[in-house]
Amino acid sequence: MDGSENNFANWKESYPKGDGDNNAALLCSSGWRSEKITKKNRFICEADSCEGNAEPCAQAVEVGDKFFGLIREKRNFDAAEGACQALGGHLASIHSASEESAINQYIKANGNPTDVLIGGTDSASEGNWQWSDGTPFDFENWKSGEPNGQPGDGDAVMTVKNGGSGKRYWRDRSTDAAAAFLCVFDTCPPSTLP
Ligand SMILES: [Ca+2]
Ligand SMILES: [Ca+2]
Repeated sequence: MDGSENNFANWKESYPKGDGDNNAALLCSSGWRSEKITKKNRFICEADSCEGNAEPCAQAVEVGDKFFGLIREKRNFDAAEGACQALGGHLASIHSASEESAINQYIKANGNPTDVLIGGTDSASEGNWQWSDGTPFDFENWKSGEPNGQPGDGDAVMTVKNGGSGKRYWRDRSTDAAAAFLCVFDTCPPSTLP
């Protein structure tokens, strides 16, 4: 600190965050953001951007203005949604190909489980897909022939790694089927399970 009076502020929208122990101001190209002081960023007073000089969220990946965290312990749909909510989020919703591409890179770098539950469900009304986080169902990436209403109730969406190509597509599966799952958060979650 240079001791000068702080009489100027340029906080990025939604910052500073008063929760927890965010007590450092990081100067980013888009405006200031508050972060927990860590070994990585405690000596950074100024920088041209936030990229490359801080790792504000080790347990999830930041895509756009959201954070996605993979949990590889297998849960069925309801238990997975409950686990995400316990961390302050929901099962993930996906809204664009570019968002899904970034998410898939993150999944690939974290064990790349074949099946990953996300928050799509048509349990309320067959064929009327909704996201458990309440956002609009405005993007889809179904594998050819899906959704087909099976196996089981066919009411839960999993993104499934496709054999040889390694690409991921969506399939409807039983809400009773347990799989690794992806949560979405507005802010960096306190933790995710390995
Ligand atoms: Ca269904
Ligand atoms: Ca299916």
